[in-house]
Amino acid sequence: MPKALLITYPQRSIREEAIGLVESAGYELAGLITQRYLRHSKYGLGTGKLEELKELAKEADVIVFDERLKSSQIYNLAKLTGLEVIDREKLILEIFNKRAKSKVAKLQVKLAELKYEIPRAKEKVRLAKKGEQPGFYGLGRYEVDDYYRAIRLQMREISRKLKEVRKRIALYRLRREELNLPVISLAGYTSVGKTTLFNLLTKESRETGKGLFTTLGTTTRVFKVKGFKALLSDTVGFISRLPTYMIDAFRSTLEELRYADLILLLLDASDPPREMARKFRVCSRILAELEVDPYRVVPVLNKCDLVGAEGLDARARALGLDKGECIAISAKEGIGIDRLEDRIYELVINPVRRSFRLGVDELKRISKALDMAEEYVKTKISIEGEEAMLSVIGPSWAVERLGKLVGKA
Ligand SMILES: Nc1nc2c(ncn2[C@@H]2O[C@H](COP(=O)(O)OP(=O)(O)OP(=O)(O)O)[C@@H](O)[C@H]2O)c(=O)[nH]1
Ligand SMILES: [Mg+2]
Repeated sequence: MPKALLITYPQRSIREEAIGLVESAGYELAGLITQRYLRHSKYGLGTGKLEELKELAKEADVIVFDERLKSSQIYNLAKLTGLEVIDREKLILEIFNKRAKSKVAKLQVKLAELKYEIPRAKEKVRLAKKGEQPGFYGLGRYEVDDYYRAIRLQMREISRKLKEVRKRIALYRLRREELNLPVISLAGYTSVGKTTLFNLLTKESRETGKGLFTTLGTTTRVFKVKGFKALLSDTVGFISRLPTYMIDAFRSTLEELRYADLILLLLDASDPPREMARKFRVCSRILAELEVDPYRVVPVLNKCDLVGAEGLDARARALGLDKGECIAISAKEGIGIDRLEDRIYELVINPVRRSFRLGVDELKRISKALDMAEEYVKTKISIEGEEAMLSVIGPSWAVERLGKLVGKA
């Protein structure tokens, strides 16, 4: 495993997240430098830390810088240490690249990479022409404008392909809407346990993991909420300081969220209350960027097996929620799932009960349609002589439709 020297901020949560990213990208942490301000113009890092940097760099293969860097800063750091320099965005891209499996995910990652590259392209070629620097190998043979143009061309090509995919996804969504099944989406910070919950509810076995960004695509499956069918959708996790162009690149994947009837926003109960509230704000901001209606978003505290009852109260307070309002679950241990299903049922399925009196011959006439309706509603039939009583419970739209069929709506 290549060794990384990490430069990040001193706050524990930021530092730990950065270490998580470094490890998820496949590096071993070889050293750590922290500083409160990382936007100094020449090296990002302040000059007071440069000696320490040079010393620690001897033990490392790459430098990971937990901020956005300009090409000139990358160049300066590389020149000083002789190592390749990776900034926060590039690091996230490396993880995405490793994890992307589906064709769409690969295209999205490629587009994000090009979007990362484009504002840096001209400067990079210029610097490469000055002399070979780690990270800029091979660029020296390009003319400045050629390289820029080549990237633009590739971007256009990939955008075109993604547009086609989006069209296909939209068609698929339309078909699902015809089915009229409500869509429930899982959202939240990366590694909060979305896929673990998805697997539990749908009995699937998608990959879960300790690392960040295990999931890079969207999967939707039918599942049952207290006997009623609905669709559950699992998708890419969020992270703080995620630039808009990366959200944009994943738009066709994340767009699902906009069409969801309900979004379960998972939070990690094992985070300290303030940290959890911060992540809640990060997620809410990203959801707002995706134009998701806030009233469709319901916070859910996952990993409640890792904290006591008092701890859960403190976390509910940190979110400004009443104890009763807060849904706490453990997707791993299967705790609190009944209550979660109750809430989904209440909020989305919204069942109504109706009874219809009809003749037995009529009942025969609609028997096939009734069989089909069983997908959405629960029915009970009691027959007395020539008369039948059909009792239905289900989502209002489905019951209404059945009422029309029976001719009693
Ligand atoms: N203790 C505990 N661990 C959990 C719980 N739910 C998930 N985990 C663990 O948290 C880690 C991340 O879980 P995932 O389901 O992969 O998380 P995710 O939100 O899908 O993450 P990404 O796809 O990377 O965004 C795994 O190691 C899970 O085993 C829980 O309720 N309790
Ligand atoms: Mg996942």
